Amino acid sequence: MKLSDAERTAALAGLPGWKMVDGRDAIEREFRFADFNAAFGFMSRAALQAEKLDHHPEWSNVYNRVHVVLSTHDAGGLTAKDVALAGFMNGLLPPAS
Ligand code: HBI
Repeated sequence: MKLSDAERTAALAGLPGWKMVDGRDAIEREFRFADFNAAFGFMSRAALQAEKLDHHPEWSNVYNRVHVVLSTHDAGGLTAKDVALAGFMNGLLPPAS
């Protein structure tokens, strides 16, 4: 279930903006939006996908910023589900970011 080191490296290469969490088999990204409305809209869309995947983020929101940590609790580390959800989140952003 958990990604191998090679799979983890390959996954991160395809996830701009994401990095490993220090000391944890998890990935994180800080998203910054124009305002709260945009940030919450992002969270709403990501939440629906999380439900669809039955895979949920650890995240916090302060005004226009959303900090997301992804890991698979059942596996005790990073799995393909985390990569899928991270990729989906990146896909919600305008092309420039
Ligand atoms: N979300 N991030 C994450 N990790 C899990 O292991 C997980 C989840 N959402 C639902 C879920 N597991 C269910 O399959 C039950 O294990 C709670």
